[in-house]
This record gives sequence, C-alpha cells and structure tokens, in this order.
Amino acid sequence: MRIGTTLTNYTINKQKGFQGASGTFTGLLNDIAVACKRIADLVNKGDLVGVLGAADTENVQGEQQKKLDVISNDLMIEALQHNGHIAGLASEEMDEIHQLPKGARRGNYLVLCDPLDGSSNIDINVSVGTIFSILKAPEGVENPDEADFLKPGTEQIAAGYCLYGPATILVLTTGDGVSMFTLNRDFGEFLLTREHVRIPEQTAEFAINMSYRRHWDSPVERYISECLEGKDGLRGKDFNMRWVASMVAEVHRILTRGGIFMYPCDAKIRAAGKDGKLRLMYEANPMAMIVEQAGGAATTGTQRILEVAPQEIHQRVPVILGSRAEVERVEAYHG
Ligand code: AHM
Ligand code: MG
Repeated sequence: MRIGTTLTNYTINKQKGFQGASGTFTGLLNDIAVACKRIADLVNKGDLVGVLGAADTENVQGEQQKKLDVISNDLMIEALQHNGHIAGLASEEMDEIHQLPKGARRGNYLVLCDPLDGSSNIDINVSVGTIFSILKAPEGVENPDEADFLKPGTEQIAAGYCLYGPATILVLTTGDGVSMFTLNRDFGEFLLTREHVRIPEQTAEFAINMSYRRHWDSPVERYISECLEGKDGLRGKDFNMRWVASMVAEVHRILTRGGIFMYPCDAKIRAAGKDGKLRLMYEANPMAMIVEQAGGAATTGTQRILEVAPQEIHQRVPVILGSRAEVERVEAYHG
C-alpha cells in the first residue's frame, strides 16, 4: 500500500479482501488507535498534567500501579466499550474480565491488552507502549467469561503495539506481515511508514536483564556466556547488549535491526511460585505473533509461544524472541 496511507484507509483496504466483512474490524482498530493517541498525548505531557508517579493501588499481580497504568486502562475501556465492536475486554491491569455496560451493543471481537507496558520507565522519560491482541468472540456469547479468552496465540486475528518514544509508532499485524504507522501529531493521524517488516536472521545483539544472572538456568547461562566470549569464543564475533526494561521498545529495536530478547524463567521467579515475568495473553502472544509475522521466532525455550495452551488469563511464561537463528540456538540449548 502507498506509504502515507492513513491507518483507517489501510484497514478498510485490507478488509475488502474478506468476503462478508462488515467494517467492524476497521472500527475496532480505529477505537484502539484513538485510545493510543490519547495515551500518547498524556505520556507526552507528563508532569505538565500531573500524570506521573505512583497510584495508590496494586494490580492483580501484586505490582504497584503507576497513575498512567490506571489512566491508560480507563482510556482503553472508554474507547472500546460503547462502539459495538467488542464483546469483552481483558487487561493486565484488571483482576477480572471487563463486562460491557448493560445495553451497550456487542461486537464480534475480544481484546486483550497491556495498556501501558514498561511503566517502570514512565517517571524517567524512557519509552513505554500499549500492547494489544485481538481474538474472535465466540458466537452468540453476550458476556464472555475468562474461558472464552483462553485461546492459544495461533488464534489471534490481529496483534499490535503502540510505542510512545521520540515518535509514536503503531505496529500492526493481521496475519499477513507487519506494518508500521507513525503518528503525525499536527493532524492526529497514524500514517503508514513501513510495510513488510523483516527481522534480520543473523544478529549480534542480545537483550536480557543481566542482574539476574546468578539465578539463570544453564541453557540461558550457556547462550549468554558464549555471546560474551566474543570474537575469541565459539561464536567468533563480538556481541552488543541492550536492556531498556520496556518490552515494546526492545521488540521495536529487534524489528528494526534484529537481535534477541530474553525474559526467561529463573530460580528466583520459580521460588516465588511463578513461571515467568511476562504475561502470556497481554505481552507474549501479541509480540510473538508480530515477531513471527516479521520472519522471527518466539519460544518459551521448550515450546513455540503461540502454541501454549493458556490455563488462566494472567498466566506468565518465559519469553525468548527475535532473530530466528538465535532463538533456535537458545531452544536447542534447552534440549
Ligand atoms: P510491566 O507490564 O509491569 O511494565 O512489566 C513488563 C516489563 C517489560 O516491558 C520489560 O521487559 C520487563 O518488565 C522489565 O523487567 P525488569 O525490571 O525485571 O528488567
Ligand atoms: Mg507489561
């Protein structure tokens, strides 16, 4: 499609390819884009409008919420619940599935989101983002419950994220490649800036939180030590390291110039009774779909992320994603 096409025209054109398409999907993406623009505006204004800092609340995972976590969640609900495009909404920031108000029109889709990922970065003015995943709602279900959302990532109709960085960029896949749209703030439109995004297969850049090294399992320790050995080691090349602590920013870097991102399970996470840090339904699945659609790979170490059968909505998983050859190497080390 022509570079500069608006996100709305892009989705209208895509939807024309589907027989019997009603325009609901275009409407839904438009709702999500509206929420992202409103979040972008607040992230951008920060202290000027008093949105930085902690809220007085914890989310269901026992994590301290930031004011902007709560506000972004409210903005997603507000943008989505009245337009007749969704049947239900689940979010990292809400204990339960959000039920639409009585009388609100129901639509064909379910949305899962992390309204503001990487929120530990908000107060220091580093990139954060919104992640979303779209599933088909079960036929005839007015008020979907948790079980209706528990589908493996392979069943996602679409997935995307909006990165609030120096530029605000919305990245989208509907299952036939990955496209990027940059927000033109002058007239408030997302415009197509990159299509057919491909992750380079080879890379010499890894992203992992090294401060957890003493807790790692041996396959992760082996992979990273071999990278650190550089030119003189088994890999025969020097590696570079990045850690933004903001998954949206890490995935965006990988889509742009390759690399591998790892948030594995480790002894400390296991001792806390968890299976990983990142959430399957709001973070791992949508990012895995985007990365695979760009030619990369995404695994838990032992299983393709998109094939994990979810057991509960806030489930956590180990995440290793990025350039295919590197991800396959880590998987091979897991045996
Ligand atoms: P969040 O959803 O509470 O923001 O947590 C997810 C974030 C990811 O964006 C990032 O990769 C990770 O947490 C950083 O974790 P750590 O602070 O352990 O390095
Ligand atoms: Mg998150």
